[in-house]
Amino acid sequence: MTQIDTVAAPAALVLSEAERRQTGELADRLARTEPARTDDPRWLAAVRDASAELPARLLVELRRFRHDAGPDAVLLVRNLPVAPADGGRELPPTPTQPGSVERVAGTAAAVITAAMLQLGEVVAFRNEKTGALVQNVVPVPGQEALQSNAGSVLLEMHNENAFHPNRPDYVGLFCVREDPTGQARLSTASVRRALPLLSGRSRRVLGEERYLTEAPPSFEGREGMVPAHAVLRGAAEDPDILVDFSATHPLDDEARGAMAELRAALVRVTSALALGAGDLAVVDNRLAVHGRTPFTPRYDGTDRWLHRVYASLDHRRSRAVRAGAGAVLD
Ligand SMILES: O=C(O)CCC(=O)C(=O)O
Ligand SMILES: [Fe+2]
Repeated sequence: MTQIDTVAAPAALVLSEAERRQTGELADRLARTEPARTDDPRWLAAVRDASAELPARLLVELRRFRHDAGPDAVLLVRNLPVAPADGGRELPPTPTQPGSVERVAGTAAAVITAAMLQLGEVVAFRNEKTGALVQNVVPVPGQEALQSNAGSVLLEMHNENAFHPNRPDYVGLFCVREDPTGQARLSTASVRRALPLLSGRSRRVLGEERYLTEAPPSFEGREGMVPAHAVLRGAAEDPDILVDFSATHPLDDEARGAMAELRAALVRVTSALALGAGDLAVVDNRLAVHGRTPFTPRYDGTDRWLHRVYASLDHRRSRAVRAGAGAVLD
């Protein structure tokens, strides 16, 4: 997907200065709430309660998005705070180590966790980034060519953890430091926009169980694939999408052709967003795929830095694989 044709960017909610301040006060309070560790259930409970105090306009947008993610299946919220309001603690340099996660609850971690907790239950996977609820999306030296968020070559469009039966319903990506080169863009494309571009025959083939999907490289110790699955699922007129263009394998030539047609259609409806600090993009992982354009990391502490948090709509459904009713899925 080297050619990105941008369609109009998804609608964005831009917080006013007063709303930004309100969110910042909430986040700073949470950053001081013991034990202030993102993976501690007590902290998560405090954020869950506090999330009801987010600005009313944001709560309305999140609630609407949960009801129906719209034609783009992406919610963009801008002008959120990423650092304490008093300026007391500067943002540290962008991490460069592999598997980087955010264990200490800072302002930005509190903001994205609170927003995602208004969409669903925050979850992580034990085999991915050590099960951390707030993960860092940063370029890692030596991993440039990987099809993971540590890479910097083009990251192919994918549903998040497409292979996994408990894949998240929402992926939140919160920019805490923008790419200084301006090259990196979060690409998103919804099946709602792509569907009308597909032939009837490809729609039918994509709706059949003629595809296999592997685990992504970020998953450790995860062998095998899910059983053969359809790429377009559910209502024929408004299907969900399940595909990872670097991990989904068609089982026959016709299935391959239909997948190529789908990819071309998705490219035509792709939005490429250059996230700035304070921009939160929430992707509905049933209706949209996402990826990232290539960029050139510097590894000097100034690189692009996102926090990533997953949310799931039905916590009960995964209870059997959440030991102790925690947030981490086995
Ligand atoms: O870097 C990005 O914009 C997206 C990376 C990605 O796909 C992810 O972190 O899930
Ligand atoms: Fe992703």
